[in-house]
Amino acid sequence: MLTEKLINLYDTTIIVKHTVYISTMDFTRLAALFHAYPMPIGYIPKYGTSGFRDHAKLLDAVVIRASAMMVLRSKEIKNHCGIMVTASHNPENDNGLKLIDYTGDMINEEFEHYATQLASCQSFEYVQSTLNNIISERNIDVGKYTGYILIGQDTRASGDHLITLCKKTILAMGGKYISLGQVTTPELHYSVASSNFNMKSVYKKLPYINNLMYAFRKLYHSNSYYEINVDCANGVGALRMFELAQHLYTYNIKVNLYNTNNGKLNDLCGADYVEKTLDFPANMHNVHENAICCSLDGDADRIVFFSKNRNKFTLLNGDKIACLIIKYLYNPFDNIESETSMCVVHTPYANGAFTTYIKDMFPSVHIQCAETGVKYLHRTAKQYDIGVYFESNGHGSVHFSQQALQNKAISTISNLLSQYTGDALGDLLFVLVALQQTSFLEWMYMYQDYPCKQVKLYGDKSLFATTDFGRKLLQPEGLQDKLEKVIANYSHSNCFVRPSGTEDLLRLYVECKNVNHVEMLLTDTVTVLSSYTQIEVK
Ligand code: NG1
Ligand code: ZN
Repeated sequence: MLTEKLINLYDTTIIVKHTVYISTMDFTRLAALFHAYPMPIGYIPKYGTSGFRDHAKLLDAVVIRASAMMVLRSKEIKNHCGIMVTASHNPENDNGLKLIDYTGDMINEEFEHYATQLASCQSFEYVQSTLNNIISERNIDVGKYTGYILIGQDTRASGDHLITLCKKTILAMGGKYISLGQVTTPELHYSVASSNFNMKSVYKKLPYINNLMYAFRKLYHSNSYYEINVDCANGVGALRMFELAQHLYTYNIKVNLYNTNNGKLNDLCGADYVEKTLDFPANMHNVHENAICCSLDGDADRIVFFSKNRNKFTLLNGDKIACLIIKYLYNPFDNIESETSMCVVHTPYANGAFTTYIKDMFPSVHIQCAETGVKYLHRTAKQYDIGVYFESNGHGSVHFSQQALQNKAISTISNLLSQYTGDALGDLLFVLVALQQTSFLEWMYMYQDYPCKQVKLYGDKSLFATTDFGRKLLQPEGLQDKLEKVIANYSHSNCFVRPSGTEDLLRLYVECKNVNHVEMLLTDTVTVLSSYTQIEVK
């Protein structure tokens, strides 16, 4: 791995030698790329919940435009930015782009807007004028700073080609790239943030895994023998898990790795598969009763835990991870600063039993809902001193304010829990830390989810618009009222439908205290929806 990084850095020094410094923006080289890789006819991509994402074959033109924009952002802010080529939990044939700002956070809404605007330009003249508008609107002195982009990719075969286009575009814009090769998404976020603290080296302090282990060493004091079983989704997480497993062995923790690129990416395995199907991933059906198991997703920014309890599959999802973390953080820090605000941020998909548990057990913790998509939760979490945020699907972390970070213990914990986005490996290590206080069985039984079900509906999603974080429909007009009448027939139930931000479908969520009501409410809801548009349930 180290050799690979050195080669990549060497690669960079060659580029440094050949970079042409320009004082005004010359788009000639960009024009050549634009014409060589046209946008597919009729394709109008949008920077969505988690960046650009689609079938890999559609993405060439998107990569060129987004990379050009990121060079401008780096030139503006005079710091490194990042581009991650990944489609996360989606199938192998998809790919995508996650764009990372100089802070290590995802790009802000203004740049999301520019990204979508650039992707919708039909002609090169339009691309050029949009880039020039960004330059003038933001007063960017394009000749003053070169523009450095850290680039990384997951294990998808299509990644190499898209990364090549990234590199060519960055050079065409007069920027430089630093290639990190195959990395997890949170590792790239961390590397971007770290690199900006000390411009002389790529890393501010420790490389990603060493940084995690440094924090873990300070927080983990148990001598008990543990065995954990990790499903790596046949993704990039496997590469880092091999390293992590070696470290954990010295702590008496044996890590058994499954689905480590010996099968198809995210196929019958991975966090999304496990959470949605409530079934064991491939090769893990025979785990022992009450064994600690977890699944990463394709770019290792999500994790869910599971086990076999009374011979049945049992999920410990993002809600449960949030509870375990809150339990660990609640008492010690309540006493330190009485004004320290703590919040748990969730999406509409959080189970009702989870919010009830938080209210009952941790009354001073604020509870906030956010739009689906980890970037929205992250933004809300930043409004508090301690912002615990998790999507039910296992995407999340804890954000700490500058004030909270004054506390030494919190500062150590912040090295484990990504301050930029969800991180499966950091979350896994923190769960091990928290399990020193709460046993695995106690965690499993913390509360019981209310019966629920989520299904995909294939129909015309463009007809649907929502409010209240996706919990209520604004469009089609009148549909929400009709749904509420149906929902009222089932006591203590919750049901909503929202258009997916990442796929061409609608998601229907149904939750009832009475298990028999779930299918009934689901059927009734689909009947109402079908009177507005043709719906196919999957
Ligand atoms: P959409 O497709 O908007 O529901 C899905 C997940 C999100 C998030 C994004 C990005 C569900 C219900 N939705 O969003 O939580 O992870 O993908 O990957 O799981
Ligand atoms: Zn992911």
